[in-house]
Amino acid sequence: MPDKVIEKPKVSPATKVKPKVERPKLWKVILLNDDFTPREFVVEVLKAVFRMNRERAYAVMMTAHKKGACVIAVYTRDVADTKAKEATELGKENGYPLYFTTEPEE
Ligand code: TYC
Repeated sequence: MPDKVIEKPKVSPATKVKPKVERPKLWKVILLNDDFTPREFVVEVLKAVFRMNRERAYAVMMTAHKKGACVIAVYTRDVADTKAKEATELGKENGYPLYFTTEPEE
């Protein structure tokens, strides 16, 4: 009788865990038109807060002016909220009703 049977350790196959890497949902920052904020002020805010060049800022401002609103950019929720708040605050500090809002992307 064999004194010790050395068994091969049974290694059950590890359950395969498929790493589910989900992209964080992105949020749109939307610029709303109003009748009071000067166009040039809107352009300056877009340049400062959203790092746009003058051409892009002007085009975005004009789209909001003509259509009522314009999607500016998409960010993670935190960044979108912070930028929208910061930009809206700049208007407020200067006595303008300029307003930026955010909404999730589909
Ligand atoms: N409509 C404003 C005006 O005529 C300019 C403006 C454009 C204001 C876009 C807000 O999101 C805006 N002075």
